[in-house]
Amino acid sequence: MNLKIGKIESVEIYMVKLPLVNPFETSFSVETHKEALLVKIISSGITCWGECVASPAPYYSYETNETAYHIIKDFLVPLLQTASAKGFSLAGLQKSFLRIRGHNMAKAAVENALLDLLARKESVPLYELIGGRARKIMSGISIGIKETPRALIEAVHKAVESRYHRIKMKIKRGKDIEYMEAVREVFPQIDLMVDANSDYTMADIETIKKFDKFDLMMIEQPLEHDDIYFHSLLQKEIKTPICLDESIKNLKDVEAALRMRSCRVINIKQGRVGGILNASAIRQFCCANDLGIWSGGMLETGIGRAFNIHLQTLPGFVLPGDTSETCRYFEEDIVDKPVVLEPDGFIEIPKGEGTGVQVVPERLERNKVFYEKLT
Ligand code: OSB
Ligand code: MG
Repeated sequence: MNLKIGKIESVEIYMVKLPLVNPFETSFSVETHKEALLVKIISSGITCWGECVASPAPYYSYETNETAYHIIKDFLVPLLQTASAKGFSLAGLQKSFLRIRGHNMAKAAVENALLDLLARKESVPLYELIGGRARKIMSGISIGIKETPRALIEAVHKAVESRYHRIKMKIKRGKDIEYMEAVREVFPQIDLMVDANSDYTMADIETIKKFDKFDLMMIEQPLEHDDIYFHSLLQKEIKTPICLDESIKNLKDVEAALRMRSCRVINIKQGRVGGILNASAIRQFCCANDLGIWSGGMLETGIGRAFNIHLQTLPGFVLPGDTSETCRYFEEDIVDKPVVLEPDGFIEIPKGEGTGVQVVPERLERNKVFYEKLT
């Protein structure tokens, strides 16, 4: 990305808290609200937005919205100011961010906002700036852990009726086989996968082996959040492809997973790997090495959701990801237009420059819990 960043007029932080339509349970928590840190940058009179995919608590990753706020305010924005003054390109800024170890979610929020800015300055949609092709995106839903298998079946039924292209169900120890069995009995044919969010260890191998009989597309992150090696031992013992999510923070992790044969699929969450540009580099590597890829979600508001949609216009995104309708999570989002499923279950790319979505000021105000002007 050789385009110059240009002069930055202001950087502002908003924290919003949106109630979820239904509580979302994973093996690590129950979420009733989505709290998101938003970065707003103005340059040459053009406003752009980025969203941090961290949560209030460090249960999915060590990053939280508070750590992201600290890293953005005290480290990334000063580097952005230097880059802007020295006439750096976005690639140059990315290089200067490397000095800060980790904190990919904070970096992604800033970098993605700048990509939105560059696209808006060039008057092109984001997908065009990153080399994607205009096309409809496949949909996928992630269904949280339910109280009973019957409640899960009801949720799956609704998703199938809406024409979602694939269904992911969250599982944890003790809420796995009985639930998969129940779903498969009613829906023997659907494209189905499970996500354990690191709830198992190799001590559970006999249980995990039994998952093979459910004809799953894949099992996402069965073992520890930071593991690559033990997944390679597990993959040798099971037929179901393993997909890594939490364990993959950068391209080097993907290379290690490939060499060790720890998985056959990578969940590319652009926010977890430091933004759209890193996500695309990982995408390219996976495509060249026969690793499946799909775009993961983090219950994003319409801003982050739009970035995920544009990402999927790039070559290689042939598997449906975690891209669902806005109304699946929120009564009212802070942006227009909301994401909706077409009758065939596909999702259209938001039309217009940059991400193509517009923040609605009243909704931002109504859901705002914190604001600070950083520059
Ligand atoms: O592991 O994929 C995950 C949500 C929060 C944290 C982790 C995960 C998820 C999801 C939701 O599965 C995906 C979505 O945005 O719909
Ligand atoms: Mg996951």
